[in-house]
Amino acid sequence: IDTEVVVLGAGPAGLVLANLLGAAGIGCVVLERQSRRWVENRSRAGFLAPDAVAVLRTHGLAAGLDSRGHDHDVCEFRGVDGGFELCYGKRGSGRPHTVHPQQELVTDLIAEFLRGGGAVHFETTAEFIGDLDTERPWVMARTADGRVRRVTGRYLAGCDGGRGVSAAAVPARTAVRDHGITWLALLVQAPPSSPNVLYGVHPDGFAGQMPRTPDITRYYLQCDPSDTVEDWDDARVWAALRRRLHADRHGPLVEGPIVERGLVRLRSEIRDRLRHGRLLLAGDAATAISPSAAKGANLAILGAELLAHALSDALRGGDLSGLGQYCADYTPMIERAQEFSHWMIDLLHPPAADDPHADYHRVLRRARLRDLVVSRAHQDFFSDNYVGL
Ligand code: RFL
Repeated sequence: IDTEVVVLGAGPAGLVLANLLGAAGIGCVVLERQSRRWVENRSRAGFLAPDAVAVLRTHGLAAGLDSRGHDHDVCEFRGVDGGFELCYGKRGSGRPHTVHPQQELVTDLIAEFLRGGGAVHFETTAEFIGDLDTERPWVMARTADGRVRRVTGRYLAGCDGGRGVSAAAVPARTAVRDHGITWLALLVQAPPSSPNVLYGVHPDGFAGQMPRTPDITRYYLQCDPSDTVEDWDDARVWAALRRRLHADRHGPLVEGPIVERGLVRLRSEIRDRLRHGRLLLAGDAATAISPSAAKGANLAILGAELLAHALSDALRGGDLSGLGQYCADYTPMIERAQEFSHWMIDLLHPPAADDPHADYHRVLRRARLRDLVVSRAHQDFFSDNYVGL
């Protein structure tokens, strides 16, 4: 296969990019390791920031989101000293999230790309990439039946997540932070217990609830990093959720079958280079970010738009400066999102058991929560960062 841009990965980053390139008349193919069914059923994110929604609307990719998504603008903190609601849609720049499950967005984006004549090669794993410093970089990809195909482009877009081949091919100094925190991420077949996002701030550990659809709700439970999902049977999950979300005070949780459970290690990686020759990274391939502030999919969408502009300029206008500008524009966005995600981690989690300054950190967390109750400036800061990039 020979094309202009080879996009590795059919997640939000790769699919937004492919759609934008397709609309600009630039030839591209998408290589995706998994089956179409797998990517269309992989539930991860749900909260889309207004800037990401604007990207999708501007480029005619928001039909599903506009018909099935809904606005969300209140989060509720529940601690041992009481709880409070923060209507972030009425603070700061006054903008809501749009709730639209990532797998539905991915489904919409695949349909749109195929409708425009685009090609997605599912069950095709990029194994090696090369000649990045030449005008014809290539990908060696293996199909499900074991055949190896060489796919050549003028540029490669690395949208294959943090563990794909692209990130590994860009030599970079990477600032890594393992936060030492693991979440049990659960999908429950039941309506949300509250229309608000719930953040349970509890000495036992964090618990959260994020509405997804009228009959599917996401819950998170901080667990011991050495735990396995088998350590958490339904009874233990619901007892911990009730306790940490203070159901005795705020009312019962709407329980239902737990249809998915997985472990998420909170880990962050910030690299000082997003490009090597004709390979450019976007989304999780560009930065691993903890899900504590729901930034990953949003960064993926915004990065894809920036990259689409840069590649269009390079391929159509012959202007290569946009490629450097892409990295210069995307990096501060990544850094801001990382800073706020880390701020949220500190806000939501109790100090680690071996933290020699645990008492001190508990006081700081209490002060930070109190600021969110009493200070308009802190509410504005929170709201702008929560929905912004
Ligand atoms: P993706 O979605 O991981 O897509 C990468 C794709 O590349 C494929 N791939 C390969 N294909 C070919 N060859 C190879 N060698 C390949 N290696 C990998 C993979 O199969 C996959 O299909 O990356 P992308 O596009 O950068 O998108 C990033 C987002 O998926 C991610 O940041 C978010 O899901 C993070 N996240 C959230 N982000 C938000 O903005 N809002 C949220 O509410 C939110 N909630 C979450 C989240 C992530 C979570 N987990 C599981 C980490 C909730 C959770 C639980």
